[in-house]
Amino acid sequence: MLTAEQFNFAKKDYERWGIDVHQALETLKSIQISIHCWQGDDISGFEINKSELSGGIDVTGNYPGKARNGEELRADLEKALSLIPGKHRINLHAIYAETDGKAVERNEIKPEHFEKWIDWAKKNALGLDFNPTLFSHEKAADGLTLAHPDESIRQYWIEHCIASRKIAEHMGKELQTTALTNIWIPDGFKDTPSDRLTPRQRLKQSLDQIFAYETNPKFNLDAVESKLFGIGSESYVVGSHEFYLSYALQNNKICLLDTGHFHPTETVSNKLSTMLLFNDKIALHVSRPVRWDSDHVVAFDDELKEIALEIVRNHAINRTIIGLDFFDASINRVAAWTIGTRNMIKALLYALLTPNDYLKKLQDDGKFTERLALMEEFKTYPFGAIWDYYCEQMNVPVKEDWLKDIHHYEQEILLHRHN
Ligand code: RNT
Ligand code: ZN
Repeated sequence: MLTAEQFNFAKKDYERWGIDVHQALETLKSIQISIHCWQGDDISGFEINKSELSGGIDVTGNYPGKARNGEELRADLEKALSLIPGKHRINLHAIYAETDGKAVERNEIKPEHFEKWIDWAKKNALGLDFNPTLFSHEKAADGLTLAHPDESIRQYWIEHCIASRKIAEHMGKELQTTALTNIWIPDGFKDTPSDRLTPRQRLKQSLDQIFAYETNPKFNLDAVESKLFGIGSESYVVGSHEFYLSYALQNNKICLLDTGHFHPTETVSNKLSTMLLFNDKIALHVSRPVRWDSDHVVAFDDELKEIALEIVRNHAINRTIIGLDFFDASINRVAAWTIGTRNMIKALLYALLTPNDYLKKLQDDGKFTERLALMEEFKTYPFGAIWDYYCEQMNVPVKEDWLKDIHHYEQEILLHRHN
């Protein structure tokens, strides 16, 4: 009742600027976020002969209750999804294959190893996305995979990527929604390279071989994810932004921008308008880098709002594939998903409730005083009341009420898991 009343007051404020609030909520409802499964178990995966997490990414913290298998991870995801408004997608990594206790080489993974995920996705009306896993493996131990000088190692990873794309295509077909396969590799050097070109040449050739196998674009699309540096690849990363941006453009692939993969003062929000002029689609890994690519839980901060504004004001909702990528093991993992995903959705709502066309016109008219004044004033418009109403309408907890569910789930389920 209170929520509805506050909503009606707030709605009037926005209507004065010609914003159709109900339409904004309808649009918001249609946006699917690809929620990464790996927040739930610190990127451990289910492989029989597990290797330590490698590839220059790191998860810190040891909060209790991490998921130990598919059943637990899916149960945790269901809990998070029950606290997040809207219908979304789940983003899997190859190491989340379920192989019935048998060790299966990564270049031999098949759709059948993801049957449980697919059945679960069907039951919960979720889409699935996919990532080959080119880290945490003995064949990636020296920090090189698709750019490795050893041809047999390159070949192994090429086969893994093709196998992954076939799985994603199968998922897309089964679920009748296009899957995105995103390739990210850790390849790089700790110290100054003596040759920057040859590894990139090898990566280019490896990608050509991977994509020589064609998948049906109705069921699978391919993205490539760039990076600037990682732990152990501080001086040189083979798959840099320029590399993948060029590769994607030349080969009709999707360039994926991870918000943690650039210089700390460089923003992804400022790249989107350029990318939109030259690329049909853009993919994102929304993350929160704190001084480095730390993969903190996404916060409702200025850069997140700016990213959402760029997507909305440039009419690019249907051209942007929004995925999340963070991993924090120092807090309740189900809460981490809930906080980060709700924030992404909130930011999109914030952008949808901004009179973007009017503000654009002010800029064209050279009215910069008014532009700044209004952009600042809109920051304190009663956005929260619209958000609360949306949550209520979508049958998920309003405001911080979801924390109660998390506490309950922690007491009843998570704290009973002993590794
Ligand atoms: C690493 C990349 C990559 C991974 C996931 C697990 O820096 O961001 O996307 O985080 O694939
Ligand atoms: Zn990423």
